[in-house]
Amino acid sequence: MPESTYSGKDIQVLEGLEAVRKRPGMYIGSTGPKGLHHLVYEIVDNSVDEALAGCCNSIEITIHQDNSVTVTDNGRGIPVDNVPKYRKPGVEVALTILHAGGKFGGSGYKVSGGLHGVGVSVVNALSKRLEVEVKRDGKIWGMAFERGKTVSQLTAIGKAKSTGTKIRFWPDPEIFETTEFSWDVIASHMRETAFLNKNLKITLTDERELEPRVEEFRYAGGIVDFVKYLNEKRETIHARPIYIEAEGAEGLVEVALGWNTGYSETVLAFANNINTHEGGTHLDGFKNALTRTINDYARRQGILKEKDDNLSGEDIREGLVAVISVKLREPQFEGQTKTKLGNTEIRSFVQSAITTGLAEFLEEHPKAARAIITKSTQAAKARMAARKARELTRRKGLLDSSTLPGKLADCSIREAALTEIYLVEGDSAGGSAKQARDRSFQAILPLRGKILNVEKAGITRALSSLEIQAMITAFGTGVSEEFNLDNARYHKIIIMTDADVDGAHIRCLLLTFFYRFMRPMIDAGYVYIAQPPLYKITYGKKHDYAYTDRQLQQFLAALPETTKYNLQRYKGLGEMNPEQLWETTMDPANRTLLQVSLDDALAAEEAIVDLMGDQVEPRKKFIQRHAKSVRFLDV
Ligand code: 0RA
Repeated sequence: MPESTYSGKDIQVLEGLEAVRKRPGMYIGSTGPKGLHHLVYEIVDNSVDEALAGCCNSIEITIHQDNSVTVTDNGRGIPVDNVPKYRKPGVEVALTILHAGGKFGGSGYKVSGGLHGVGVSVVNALSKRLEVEVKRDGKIWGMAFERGKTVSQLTAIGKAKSTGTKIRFWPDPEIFETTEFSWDVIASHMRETAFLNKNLKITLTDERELEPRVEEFRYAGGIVDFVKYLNEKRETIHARPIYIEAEGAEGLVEVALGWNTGYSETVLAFANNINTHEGGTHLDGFKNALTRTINDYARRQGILKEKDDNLSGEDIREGLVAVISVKLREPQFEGQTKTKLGNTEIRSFVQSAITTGLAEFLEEHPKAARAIITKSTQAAKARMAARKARELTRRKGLLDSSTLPGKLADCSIREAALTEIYLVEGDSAGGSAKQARDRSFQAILPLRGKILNVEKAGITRALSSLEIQAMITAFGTGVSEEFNLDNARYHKIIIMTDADVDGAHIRCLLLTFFYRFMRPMIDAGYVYIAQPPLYKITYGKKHDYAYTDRQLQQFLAALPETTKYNLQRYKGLGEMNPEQLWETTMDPANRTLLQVSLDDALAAEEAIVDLMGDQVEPRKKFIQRHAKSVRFLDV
């Protein structure tokens, strides 16, 4: 467009996307790996909306060699005719105007909320280049942008028989800390999306590999397949997942559930395909219905006697894997991370759908019903025993933070928001850390050897482990049902282990413990992993540290050829003196911490079960697959 025809509106538009480039975090959460991957989800969400509208059944995602990504769908195509208000084609409006969201009015269920639904224009703003091709009205239309600005106007570039949208974008290295996409992160998100949208075919291709890697996700069973998948590596107690579905004025609810012989509870709740980590009304309705219906049935069958107490919700949910998916026209997302569903009308809607569906299932499958109730009564007994164990330990003062563990070197500041605790592997590294720390705000808790694998042991055994008792008392939060985040004595829990296999194992054991017994701590973002360096490079009077092999290569390559250097490889924290440990790993001014997040429920669940579960084969496979990048989950 010639400059002379720029109107006031155009300038406003540019300012809109400029705001995104100035404060990307406000729109995509961060400019780290998480924010980068968010760009892909944002585009895909728009394609999924087409699927939800019944107009699309295939989405293809390709990661190219130059770390650009193409998302192609066979939806209706973004409209190409002019939008009167802006006097520009719909495609251009969708890609250059903030919150146009690509949707100009319309109805139906849409993926939106949380960080999602910010609109494809945000992706455009944060890409150094973006190309779009629309097949619509018998033609192929093309257009291109650079850093959010139109660089080539919409033109017809060919003929088309079908419809659809293809968007390729190059994330802007001026914005992102890294532009390297992760296969695992995208694949696991796409698998989840495919489970939630029955029969939608999502194909992921990675062209960065020598042989392009291709995986197709398509599940005819939808969330029933999701539950089967989550239970795949576990022993189930009834043959097929239970499936319940209902649609009304309130919206649409679908639930699939099944029990396994394990002790943990995996209930995933989604609203309009968004993982509602913080729960909400749909989850409440589900839990209420489940508890009441099972108790009613058990009483009617005489399995629970008059005098017996009701089975508690937690007992009933032991070993439960469930996926709840609701779709509503106007979802309200609340909570700290905007992942809590607030719509009140959906609570009773879900509750009555589950009550009816589950009662029917129990009547029709008496054997399965009995197995489920037996499992719950056993859980109730175990819980009583655990409570006794806890009371006993508490009476001895072992879980009470008024008697802090002897090994803890506490900090002097009492303001939890300002303090941090390092969980350090081994007494000798613990000693160095104690000398290295700033004792005003850094506490040190040395842990001896391997801590108990809580995925295999129940809570009773976990509570009798001294290392676990020490952590619980030091944190001050209590554990499992008694857990209270408000009582946390530190707002940073930092896991500091050696950069070797044993260290990785201990880290996994600790994360498993947090995941199963102190999940709100992870949700609140209190759990971190320290990053000790792998190498020290000394040259002349200077020295530097490298935290990865790649960094070391880059570093050495950058040294002038004639420079002599000395390379030290750290095998453990113990090889560093306190000054080095402070400088590289503990000093807030220099260190990097990885924050542990469970953004991707599926990846987290999978990693935990693979690494910590009963079966050996998945563990071997996981470790082989992740041998070079054991960074765990989505940290
Ligand atoms: C606006 C309106 C319509 C569809 C879209 C945007 C749309 C956006 C994206 C982004 C990626 N793929 C997409 N596919 C469609 C509705 C079009 C109609 O009513 O025909």
